[in-house]
Amino acid sequence: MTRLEINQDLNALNKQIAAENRNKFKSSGLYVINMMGSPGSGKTTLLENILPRLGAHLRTAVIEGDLATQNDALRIEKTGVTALQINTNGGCHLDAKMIENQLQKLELDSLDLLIIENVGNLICPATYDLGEDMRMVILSVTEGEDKPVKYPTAFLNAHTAVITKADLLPYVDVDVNVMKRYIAEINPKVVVFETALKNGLYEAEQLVEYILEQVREKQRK
Ligand SMILES: Nc1nc2c(ncn2[C@@H]2O[C@H](COP(=O)(O)OP(=O)(O)OP(=O)(O)O)[C@@H](O)[C@H]2O)c(=O)[nH]1
Ligand SMILES: [Mg+2]
Repeated sequence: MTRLEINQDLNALNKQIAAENRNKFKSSGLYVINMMGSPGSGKTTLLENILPRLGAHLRTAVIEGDLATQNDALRIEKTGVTALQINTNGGCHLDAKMIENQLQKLELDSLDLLIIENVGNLICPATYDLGEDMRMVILSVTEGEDKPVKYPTAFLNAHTAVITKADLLPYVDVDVNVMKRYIAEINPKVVVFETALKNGLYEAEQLVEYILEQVREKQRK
């Protein structure tokens, strides 16, 4: 068997398990977000800030994906939200089977929202369906305004994008409007939010409202 055939088989298997995950989520009325972005783009910091706000309305759990350490799960648990840590031991993305393995540890029927923080990487996670409802890309201003066009795959498949660290804009040579225009060129349907969690929240409140609307819409169906 050639390498291409093996990859195709693995991709087909991932899609099948992702579809099974999606069915489980649907029957439990559970909304799932797959959050992805480069290492250090601010994924866990964003979660630390929005989870207490979401927690006022929704029962939420988090799955953290990292090559190593429990660091991010420990950070999330400090907010009072259950967090399960997956260590990929070198793997640059989560796959549907890794998520399936965690689901038995959660009472899906007692949850409204599951947020999966994928392994820090702007490339690998973009092509692996986990069974999620929303694909959210996190991009910090310090990465440079051209990243959406240089790494388009994540944005092509995304529903939302969060531009983080806007408080650092005065210190970097980045035009956030150009960054937003690039995202729109790749995928005009992406809903974009701008946050700056170190120095005022910017659009974090709107992001929370948007997530709440999406969860309620799924629960109505
Ligand atoms: N100034 C500023 N710093 C931020 C902001 N958001 C995150 N940071 C900092 O950026 C660094 C990385 O943040 P994390 O939240 O750990 O990033 P991450 O995307 O979860 O990283 P990985 O899980 O390792 O991929 C930390 O030192 C944060 O304090 C922000 O809005 N403004
Ligand atoms: Mg993190």
